[in-house]
Amino acid sequence: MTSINYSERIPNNVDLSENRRLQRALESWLPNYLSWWDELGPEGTSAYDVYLRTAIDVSSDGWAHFDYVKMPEYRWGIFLAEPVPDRRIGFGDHKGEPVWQDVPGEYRASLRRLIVTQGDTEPASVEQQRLLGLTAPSLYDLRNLFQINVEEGRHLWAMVYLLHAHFGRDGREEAEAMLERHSGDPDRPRILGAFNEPTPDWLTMFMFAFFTDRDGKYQLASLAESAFDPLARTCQFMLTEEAHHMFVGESGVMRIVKRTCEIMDEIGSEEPERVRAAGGIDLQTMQRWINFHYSVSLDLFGQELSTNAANYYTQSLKGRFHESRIDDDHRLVDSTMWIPMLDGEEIVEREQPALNAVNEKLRQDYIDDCQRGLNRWNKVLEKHGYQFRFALPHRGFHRAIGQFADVRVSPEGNVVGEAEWTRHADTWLPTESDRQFVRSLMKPCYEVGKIAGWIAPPTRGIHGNPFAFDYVRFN
Ligand code: BYC
Ligand code: FE
Ligand code: FE
Repeated sequence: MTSINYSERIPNNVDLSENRRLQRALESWLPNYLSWWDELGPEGTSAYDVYLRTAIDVSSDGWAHFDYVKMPEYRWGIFLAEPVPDRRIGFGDHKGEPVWQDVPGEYRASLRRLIVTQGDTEPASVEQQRLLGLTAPSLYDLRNLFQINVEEGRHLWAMVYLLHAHFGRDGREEAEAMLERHSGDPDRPRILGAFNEPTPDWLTMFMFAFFTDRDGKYQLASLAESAFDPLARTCQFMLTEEAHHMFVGESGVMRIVKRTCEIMDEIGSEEPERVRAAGGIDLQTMQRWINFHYSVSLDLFGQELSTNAANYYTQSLKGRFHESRIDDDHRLVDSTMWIPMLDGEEIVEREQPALNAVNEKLRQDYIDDCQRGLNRWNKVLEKHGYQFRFALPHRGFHRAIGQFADVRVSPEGNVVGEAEWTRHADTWLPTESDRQFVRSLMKPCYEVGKIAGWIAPPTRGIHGNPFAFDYVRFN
């Protein structure tokens, strides 16, 4: 059941060949997907041989195979985590009942919406990153970018499979629409805000992989709790791949911090201008990137108080992070949660029904996880003897969704007027000249074992290979 059949055109562990109609439907979606990849996937890369991992098994040991692959020939497939025997619903009104193998009619619209929203982000990120292959700081980084890109493509397959298999004609139409909306398209944008922001440079790429892929981790983990078992199992396996994306983000930023410290050591100065003149990215600029990517990623969790989220929870469609590890009734009928709320010019903690605050609970778990990553970056600064520390801005800072969307909040968490906001905006968020400076550093460095001057090499390579390894062959 769980071994993956690679002799089929679409590798899968869902017995696709047993369902000819579905198989044909997906096979007819495949060429559309490939032309989308060709048009909006990584620019000019179709002939490259890339050292990539491909999933060959869904068990936790040895699930991936590494070899050179041309990306258009990557075996995008459909892989669900192994079924849990007698799995029971863990939360909401249906808690304790057996999980569903089919979509209940009354929840069809909600489930479709969740799956479409999740699916839409995957190709969006590939579109956002399509030009980064022209300027990678090393072959190692180039390969990691492509690994993420093919896996985000596979995540789209994962959602498209669910749409085709369980949502009939509507599902097929939604699958088409996944390739028709495009990141940043003024007429047909991607659904969620962060996925319409450009990713023009590698500092942005690493911050995106740290902050925005991490939203993916939390959303997928909540969907992995779903009573709709095919969705739960799909998301469970996607999480395995997701771990690498966040590793790329966290270690990428860490390596920039390290390199900046080395440069500051060499020049004996922490002055941003001098760090830049020496070819490094100053810490203040990195902090502005953190402020931006953190705030747009916080928006991805939705409103603080959401009846959508309450309904998803009550209907057992979308749970909380690690639902079974939480010690409560998993129905949230009488529970409350303290959440930061806007009260005129003040931000105060208010007790709210926990059911309405499910989005905020997930956002809180995410914030804690982000903070752990920042602590690790700060360790590098500490080790090098610098006082500077990265900090997450207040959750109300620079928000476009939820109650803070209509006010200006400083990184410290004070509601400020428009004038004060304008006075500080250049030190709080990336400016056009910051972006230009970062872009000016983006020069490809594609000699084996070489690396650009603004980032340190990784401590180890991929799959036991050294950093000095031809991870990408251009042909
Ligand atoms: N932008 O009641 P609310 C990933 C809308 S990332 C635009 O709070 P809800 C990845 C909302 O749709 C993970 N609109 O909404 C990462 C609603 O619209 P309606 C992606 C937004 O439903 C990197 C209205 O505002 N997965 O995998 O509770 C690379 C009221 O809001 C936004 C998912 O998101 C926004 N940011 O929460 C590759 C999981 N936020 O009803 C991949 C599936 C809210 O008024 N999605 N709105 O028309 C969901 O669970 C929910 O849709 C959301 C929103 C958590 C996103
Ligand atoms: Fe993904
Ligand atoms: Fe990802």
